[in-house]
Amino acid sequence: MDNTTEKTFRSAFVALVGRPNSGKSSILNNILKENLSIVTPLPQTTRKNMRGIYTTDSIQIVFVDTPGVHKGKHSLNKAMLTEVKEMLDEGGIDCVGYVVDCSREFGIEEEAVAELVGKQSVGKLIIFNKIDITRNINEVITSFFNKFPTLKDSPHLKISALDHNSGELVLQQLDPFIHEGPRFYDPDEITDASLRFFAAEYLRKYIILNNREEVPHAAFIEIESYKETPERHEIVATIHVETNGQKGIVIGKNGTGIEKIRKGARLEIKKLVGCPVSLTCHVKVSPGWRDNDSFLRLMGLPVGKK
Ligand SMILES: Nc1nc2c(ncn2[C@@H]2O[C@H](COP(=O)(O)OP(=O)(O)OP(=O)(O)O)[C@@H](O)[C@H]2O)c(=O)[nH]1
Ligand SMILES: [Mg+2]
Repeated sequence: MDNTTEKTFRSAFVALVGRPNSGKSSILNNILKENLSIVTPLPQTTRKNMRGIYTTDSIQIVFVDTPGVHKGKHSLNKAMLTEVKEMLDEGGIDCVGYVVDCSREFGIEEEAVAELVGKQSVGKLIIFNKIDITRNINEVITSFFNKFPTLKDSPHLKISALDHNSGELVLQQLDPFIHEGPRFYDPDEITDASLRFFAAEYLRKYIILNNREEVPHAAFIEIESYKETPERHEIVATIHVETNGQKGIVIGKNGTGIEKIRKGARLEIKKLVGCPVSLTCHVKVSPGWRDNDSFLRLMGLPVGKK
């Protein structure tokens, strides 16, 4: 890179924050044009902050996809909320992209997000999402700003994250928040998360897609081993669930359930790593893991903090 380019290079850290299911991960994937972060119809799909990196010749934006802001009874839910709050408190963020699901009522959950975002001293971009399934979107936006007047002065846009152009629209609106700065990551890096992380996430995605609500929330994936050679990646994973009943559901009749999950995840991991993958899955009952700090630590979540 010559000096002229270096001088004018611009970068920013942008956190995508919002209620569970508002479309944060969908927006990130749309910007990166990759199915990086797992997206499912289940609220609380994202459990941990994950960086997604967008780079061109002249700019780099490091996005942080975050767990949906919600209150839940388990230590897991509390740790997920702390994960979001700590990231904002640490102060490295230049802009919060507040993702609002316009298709649902703005209840107490939205109030909590608006309060959290409102008190940030950094730039904010309000991303009104799901306009494809929202009636009277302009009225919805007006009612949002009436309810949360402190956010009135922030720029906003309305999108449907299902629309392929929506990533481009978000990028355009973020431009004023990107200032002269270094390139933090190599241009070909799209994340700093590990392959182990993605192996676990893709397994969880297929558990969510193939099972009903109780099971996905009670599932945790531990990668027992990840052996990487240039020809092949060999992964052994344990799926922890909380009850024997859930174990039976995940395994399914004659193992058909677990095989579906294994196959779906294996294909996605293979796509990501670009070489053959073998994936072995065990299912184990670990009662109460959602309130067990050792499990939360294993997930890399903050524990023992308010
Ligand atoms: N109709 C419609 N569905 C959307 C839109 N954006 C996201 N979705 C769907 O909403 C669901 C949740 O999307 P995600 O991107 O996983 O939402 P999230 O905010 O990351 O959710 P959590 O990780 O649970 O906090 C998925 O089924 C998406 O396909 C949209 O603009 N329109
Ligand atoms: Mg998500």
